[in-house]
Amino acid sequence: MGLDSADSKNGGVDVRCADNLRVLIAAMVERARSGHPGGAMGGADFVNVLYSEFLNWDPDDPAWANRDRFYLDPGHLSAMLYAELALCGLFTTDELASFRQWGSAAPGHPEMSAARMIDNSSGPLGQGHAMGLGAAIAERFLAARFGEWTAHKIYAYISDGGVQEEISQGVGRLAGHLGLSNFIMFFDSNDVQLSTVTGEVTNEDTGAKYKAWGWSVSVIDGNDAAQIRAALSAALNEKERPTLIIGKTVMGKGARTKDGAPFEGKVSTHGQPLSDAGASEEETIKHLGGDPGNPFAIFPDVAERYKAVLAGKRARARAKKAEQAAWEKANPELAKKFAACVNREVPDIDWASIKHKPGIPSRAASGNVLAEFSAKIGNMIVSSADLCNSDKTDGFLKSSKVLRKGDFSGGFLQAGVAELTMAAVMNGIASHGGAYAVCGTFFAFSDYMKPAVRMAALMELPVKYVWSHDNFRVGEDGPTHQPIEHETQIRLLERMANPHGRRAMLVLRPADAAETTEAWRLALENTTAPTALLLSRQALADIPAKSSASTRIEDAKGARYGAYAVVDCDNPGLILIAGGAEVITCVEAAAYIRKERGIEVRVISAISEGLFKEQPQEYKDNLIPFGVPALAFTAGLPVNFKDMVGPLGKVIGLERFGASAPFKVLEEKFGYTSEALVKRVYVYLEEYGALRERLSGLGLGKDCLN
Ligand SMILES: Cc1ncc(C[n+]2csc(CCOP(=O)(O)OP(=O)(O)O)c2C)c(N)n1
Repeated sequence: MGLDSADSKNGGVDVRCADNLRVLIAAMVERARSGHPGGAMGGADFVNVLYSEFLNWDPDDPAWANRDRFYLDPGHLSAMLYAELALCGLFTTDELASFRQWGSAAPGHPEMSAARMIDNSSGPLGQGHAMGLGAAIAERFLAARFGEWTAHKIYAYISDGGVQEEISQGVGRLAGHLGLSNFIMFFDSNDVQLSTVTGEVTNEDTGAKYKAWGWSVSVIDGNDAAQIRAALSAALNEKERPTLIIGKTVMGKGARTKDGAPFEGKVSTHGQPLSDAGASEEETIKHLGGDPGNPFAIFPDVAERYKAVLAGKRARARAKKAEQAAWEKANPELAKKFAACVNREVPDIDWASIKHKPGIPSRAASGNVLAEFSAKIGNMIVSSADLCNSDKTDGFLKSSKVLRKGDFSGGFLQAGVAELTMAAVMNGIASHGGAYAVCGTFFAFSDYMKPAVRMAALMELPVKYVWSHDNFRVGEDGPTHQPIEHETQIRLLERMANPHGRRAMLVLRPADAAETTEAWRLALENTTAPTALLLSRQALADIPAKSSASTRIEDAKGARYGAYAVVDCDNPGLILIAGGAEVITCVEAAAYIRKERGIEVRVISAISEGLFKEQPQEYKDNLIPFGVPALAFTAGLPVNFKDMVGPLGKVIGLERFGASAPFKVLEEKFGYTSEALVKRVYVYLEEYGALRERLSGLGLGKDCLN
């Protein structure tokens, strides 16, 4: 097969490489009987030029920290990425042939893998390029600390879907505002989307929009290697602005019908095998210079070309690594710090030295911890969606400053009112590596972040969320700002296993300042999953020390078991379980119940149900012995703690939206005073007694319950 069969304006090896990619893409989707060939075939020219001529990486060390990154936004174009990575030697053609099958290295949408040089998991449109922005921020952050020898480029690939997603507004604004010239994005503008042509949903001038945000914008034929090359070269020379290359591409480029007629630009090729879309796989492959009998072959001239490409990559990586070695020799102290950043080493913090005034809100305690971090942790980026003085992430500004265009020596990212963008950017920072990623807002607005939180959990990224205003006691702002069902929602991720079989998320709701310090300690130690801190707006009385032999600071270390006793006794007649602000109410109620009824009460602070579940059975049984009445008290939905109280236990929670009033009034109205709790405990004890009797009537008495 010669070059003439390919319908590109430019002949030569570029077309052969892109056509080979198109053949592989068509074959993968056809073999799997599932996938998205059209967009992928149109983007082949770009990824070929990018990977072969621009992207710097080390074929012998795909996880190299200083490699350029590629953030794919439309994960449905996975076949394009895998095919290109096969040319680069990171996938075998057998692996391509197992596209979308159980256990395949080539799943339906890309899943982050350092070994395969897949920089992000993608699928939910919009998040991929936002992660790219995060990586671009991380890159500049590290260069500001360790020098320009660390510099590399962050490439992102976006499609119509990503541009239409609202998150693109946040990314466009922030990247332009921060002047991130290291961020280069290709817009695969093929005018076709999943169910319609783009003309059905938009007539915006996308280029003008990005220009208004301060981007450098060019429009090219996205199937023309020479134009792609020129646009990427210009992007490398850009020093002030991020770059958007709008590549006008052809959906299903090269597709042919049974009769050999062009079948391009068709919506039908977006998400099904070409043969189902109305084209012919065989004629398409023939037209593109492939062998329909052996469609997973890499063309000999393409293999030859990539052999040379890889040799070039190796040589450049060697030179860059030699530069790094020389720098390390000349800067041994900094070199240690750089290694610690890249290897995600947990910093040494003198936790005991973090002091809190008595009875402060847990958000304020978190602010104190962040102030300490700003002095002690050099590689942390903290962000807030315009609430830093309220969620108290501004504690980090004590010894740090805001990231600004041209000055990334600080560590605070003012994200603006853009929670989803912020959360996805954090994923990008964490996936890039080298810096801790922390971000805050009100817990009620975590709803705007959930899609990115889920991706953090899936990608096992240790992003930390500071979610303040964690319950109805927000007060006067009313039900829009009062999280109720949110804790249950976010704790669902504590119940899931991530791809390595570990808990997918850690959610911590500390009861007072001492526990907030412990929560931050646990958050830093959690390097394989995201962590959420649910923090109070209102002041929290400090939980008293458990006994005269202990201190509250020492007691609070029990937080690492997920749940532990803050009021204890040898043989409890009642167990009260709570988290956050409700713990002190239980402590007060316990004292009253003991005095009034002579019942010995154990009060448990349960900072994380997920963490508690992982403790040895013996610890769990000792803390909450079976056969003892157990009542849990939560400001969230009463499904919280359901597993902890056991079959005869009860959970008291809220099952309504909040209301606008001073929080003390709300506590009265909703039954969240210690007096009200005592009454509800007595009702429960009666219910419990009646239940026990009914069970013993069935012959399921003491033996069964103890
Ligand atoms: C957040 C989100 N919403 C919806 C989808 C489903 N979806 C996948 S691709 C797509 C349209 C994509 O069109 P475009 O980005 O132009 O890709 P192309 O048709 O060029 O392949 C949609 C709606 C998704 N993956 N993510």
